Amino acid sequence: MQRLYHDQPIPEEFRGAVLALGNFDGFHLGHQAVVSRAIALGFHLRRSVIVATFDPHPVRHFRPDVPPFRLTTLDQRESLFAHAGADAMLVFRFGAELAAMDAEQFVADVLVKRIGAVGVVTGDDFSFGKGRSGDVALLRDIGERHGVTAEAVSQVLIEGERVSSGRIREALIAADMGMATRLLTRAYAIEGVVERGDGRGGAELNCPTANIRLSDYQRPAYGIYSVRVRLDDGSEYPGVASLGVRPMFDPPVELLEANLFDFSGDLYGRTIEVGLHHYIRPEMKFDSMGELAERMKQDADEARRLLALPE
Ligand code: RBF
Ligand code: MG
Repeated sequence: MQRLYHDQPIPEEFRGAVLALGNFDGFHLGHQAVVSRAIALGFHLRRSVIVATFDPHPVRHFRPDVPPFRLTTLDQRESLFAHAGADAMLVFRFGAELAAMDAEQFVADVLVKRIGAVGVVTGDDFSFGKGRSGDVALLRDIGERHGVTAEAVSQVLIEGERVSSGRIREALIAADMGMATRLLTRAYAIEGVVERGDGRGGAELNCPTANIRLSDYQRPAYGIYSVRVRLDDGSEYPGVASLGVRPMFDPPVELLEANLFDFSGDLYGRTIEVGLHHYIRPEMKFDSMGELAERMKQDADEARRLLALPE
C-alpha cells in the first residue's frame, strides 16, 4: 500500500479518490465503519480509496507534555488500513501549518487542490480547522461549493455506549482486556524492536524474554498478561509477558518482556508485535528470585490455559 503525505504531491493515480478522513488511531470498530463506507463508495464510483491519519497526533502539537496515549504506530495503521481494503494511506503531518488553517482553507486548499478528493467520509463527530471550528455540517457546506461530497457515518455502539479511543484507553488502564478487544475488534498490540536485556530471564529464571519499549503507546495496567506474539516473518507464538517496571529490580525500567512458548532463537533487533489477550496479575515484589521464578512458571501455565493451549 502507498503511503502519501499531505504536503507532498499526490501521484496522479490517487487523485479523484474517496477519502476516509479522521485520525483512525486504534482503527477500532467505529473507525472501521467509516472506512468501510468509504470503500463501498469508492467501489460504487470506481475511485480509489485513501485513508487519512495524523502524525504526529494533533494533541501532541497542542499539548506536547501529555503522557503517551497512542493505540497504534503508523506502521500498524498502514497494515490495518491495507487489510481493510484501502488503496493508500495519507499522513497529515500535523504542525503549525495545519493548526493555523481555517475550515474553508482546509477543504479548498488541502482536500480539493492538493489531494484532489471527490468524496470525503468521516465519523459524525469529526471536527476540523483552526480551533476545531468545523463540523460535519460545515464540511458538507464547504464541500458542496467545491464539488466534493461529504458523508458522515453514525457512531457505533457497544453495550449502549459509543465506541471511542477514550473508552479503549479506559479499558486498558482498568486491565479490562475483554472490553478493549471488543472495541478494537482485536487484541491491543504493542509493536517494537527487540532490545538486548540483562540476560537474567534466560540464565537465572528459566524464562528468556524478548524485551521491547512502550514508546508512545497508551500504557495498559502494569502486570502479567497472556499474549500472542507476531514476528516480522508473519509467524505467531503464544506466550506470557510482563509489562511494567519490575519492582524486583532497581532501578525501575519500563519494559514489555515477552516469553514465547515453544520458541528458541535470537530475536534481537527484530520487530515484534505483542498482542495482550488476558490480564493475569499485577507486578509484585518477591522475597527471592526463586519465588519469582516459581510464580513465573505458574503465570505461564495460566497463560496457556487462558489461551486454550494444551498443557
Ligand atoms: N518482575 C518483577 O519484578 N515482578 C514480577 O512480578 C514479575 N513477574 C514476571 C512474570 C513473567 C511471566 C515474566 C516473563 C516476567 C516477570 N517479571 C517480574 C520480570 C522479570 O523479573 C524479568 O523478566 C527478568 O528479571 C529478566 O529481566
Ligand atoms: Mg529479556
